[in-house]
Amino acid sequence: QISEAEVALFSVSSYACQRRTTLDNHNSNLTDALSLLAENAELNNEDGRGVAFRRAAALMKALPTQVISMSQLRGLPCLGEHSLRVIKDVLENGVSSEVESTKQSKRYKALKILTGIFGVGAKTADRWIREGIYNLEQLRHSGQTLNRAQKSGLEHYDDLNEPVTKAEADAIGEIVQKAVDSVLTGSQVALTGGFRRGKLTGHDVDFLITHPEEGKEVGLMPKVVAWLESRGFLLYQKTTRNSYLESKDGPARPASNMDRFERCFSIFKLTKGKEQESTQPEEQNDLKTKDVLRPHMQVDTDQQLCELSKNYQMEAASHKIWRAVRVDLVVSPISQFAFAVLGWTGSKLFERELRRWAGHEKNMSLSSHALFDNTQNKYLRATSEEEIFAYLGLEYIPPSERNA
Ligand code: DCP
Ligand code: MG
Repeated sequence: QISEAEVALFSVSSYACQRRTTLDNHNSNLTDALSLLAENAELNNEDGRGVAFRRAAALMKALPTQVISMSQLRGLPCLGEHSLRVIKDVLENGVSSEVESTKQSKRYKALKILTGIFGVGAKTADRWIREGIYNLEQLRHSGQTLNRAQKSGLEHYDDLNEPVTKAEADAIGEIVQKAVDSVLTGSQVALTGGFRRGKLTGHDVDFLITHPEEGKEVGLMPKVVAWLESRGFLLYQKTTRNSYLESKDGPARPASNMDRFERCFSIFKLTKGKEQESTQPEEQNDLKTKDVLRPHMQVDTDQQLCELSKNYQMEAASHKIWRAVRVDLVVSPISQFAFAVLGWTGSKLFERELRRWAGHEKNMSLSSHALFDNTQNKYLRATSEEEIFAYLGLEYIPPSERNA
């Protein structure tokens, strides 16, 4: 038994962007529970609850040691009544009953499966569930009309739900760099998202593309996409114009700049292993039956046949020389590059907290494009992330410590 006096107390800043959050998590039992409840809230379009649980989870992630007693949490910010109840449950019983019942619930399971399809969000999944669709099999037989993204998502479901490794991210990075070099010399590619924060896996790979000469990046995205497409690297792509002007999260900028910031949601066809070097991924992919069915094999019963067919499927899957990977490409003019890098490095909560800090504590508006000072009524230019943190009056937090 540990007495109250011996228990470590923590002092933690209330905004996640004031804290250093590495991938080292001493309280994963607690953060897993809170993150699951956050996810469940988000899947049910309860954004307020979602953020509350995310903030609580992020706070627990930032603690330097494992929490063993509720008394250690006294005075800590970001912990609401509900989160505290969940933490207490985990500390006392090893698990949270609310988390366990959520995991078991038919609705949560269905929401997870359906939103696991690229192109399907919480609203679509909810509509399908109300129509009695709980899994992929039921969806396939439902006669629902799927859009192009969803069709692609369903087709590559298993690949896209398999975490992307850093090695795969780097292999894709080389391809993107090659594409960018070929269409406009001097262009630069930066790996952003979770991999820039040092994560070893991710759900996708995020890249930011720019050119050191302002304006040269105009029209770059369609060229890069065409290069990748002509070489068979893309299973799916949709390029959207930047919606910056319409968005409420930042100051408006001149309409003439509007076409300068584009995003491409894509599904890459990544060749596995040695073949990665090849620029022609279209090559051979048929597995011959003879590779699996050897001549001495005898099939006597249905069960054996079934077994054999299962083995064949597994062999076929392991022989597949490519896999589908979600890749996001963003093009930014160099004048906005620092803001874009900061905005696309994440984590999502870290970004949200940066913007909240800027607005509530500094009377500034931060977006992935710019920082506007509402007091001075002017934009603050920056060429590095360090400068942006300085404008915001925050200590610089490197990417590896933004894992809130
Ligand atoms: N981002 C954003 N606005 C969006 C989408 C993303 O500002 N509409 C930012 C915050 C994210 C980063 O871009 O941290 C990358 O988005 P991801 O969803 O890919 O998040 P991560 O890369 O952090 O996670 P994962 O490792 O699962 O890919
Ligand atoms: Mg990512």
